Amino acid sequence: MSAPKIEIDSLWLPKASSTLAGQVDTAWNWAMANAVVFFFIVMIPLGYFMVKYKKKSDADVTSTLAHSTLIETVWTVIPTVVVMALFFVGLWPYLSAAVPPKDAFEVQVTAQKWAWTFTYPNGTVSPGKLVVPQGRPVKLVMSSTDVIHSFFVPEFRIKQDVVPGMYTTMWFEAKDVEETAVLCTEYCGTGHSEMLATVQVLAAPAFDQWLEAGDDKNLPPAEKGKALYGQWACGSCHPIDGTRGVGPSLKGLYGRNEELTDGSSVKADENYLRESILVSTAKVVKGFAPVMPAFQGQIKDAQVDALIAYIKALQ
Ligand SMILES: [Cu+2]
Repeated sequence: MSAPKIEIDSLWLPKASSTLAGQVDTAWNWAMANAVVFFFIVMIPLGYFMVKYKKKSDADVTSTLAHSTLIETVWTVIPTVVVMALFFVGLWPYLSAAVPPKDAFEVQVTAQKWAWTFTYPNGTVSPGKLVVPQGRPVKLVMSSTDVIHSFFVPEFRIKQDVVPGMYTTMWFEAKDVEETAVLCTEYCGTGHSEMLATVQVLAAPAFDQWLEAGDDKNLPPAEKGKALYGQWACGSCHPIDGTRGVGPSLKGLYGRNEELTDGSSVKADENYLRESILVSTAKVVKGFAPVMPAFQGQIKDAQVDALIAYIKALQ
């Protein structure tokens, strides 16, 4: 897996690396400060009264409380002012997050069980890795091919549901050249916790270069396939060590005779592997459920070739 490392170096908020993050943190800090202050305002008198008014004998009787306009006004007005203040502290970052700048660079995000794919305006497809320019607003137009997922980049303080049959959008501007993680935060099945991607922030010239060439560093096909296997999180279902996963292991698969659910059998050659990647449920191996998502339309021919080359190398 080329899954990103998520370093937890603080029990407080993670690093704030988008332009929005500072505003979100300010709102969060205000809410937190209020919660802490009011915790003590309530708890200290509560403790004091518990001791002071402890029942000491059977003769102790609770006095009848009369209504007090002063106290009722105070405990209505103060919380109202505090809540209104918090509303406006939160409204500002909410509005900034909701409206993407007009000149934002657009990236299409496709979620599926259990991987993220990023498609760029020039046709570059980047599975499992969102590469973005530093200091330039990026707008994500997101959709899912199966169930509801949720796109979450903790360091950018952005999170948005990704829903089948409609588009949701979100934007951010990355401040630092760095790598950080994308997580899925909507439980979406067995591979949910493995549904990770990397965000790589590049300085503008390096980004333009990447956009032209993609990640294709003239690797041999099997190496490219190995990278794709990691980026698409194929390993969350298909182990490569011969053990059984949600799907069959890919070790020694090429050339093997596979028994299918309909009783027939098939030789795992290039055409079978290609069909199984594109229309995954066409020929399901006996003993496995037809749960693999179809990759037709999401994957380029060259990527299928690379994956097949990788599977062939797993002997
Ligand atoms: Cu998910």
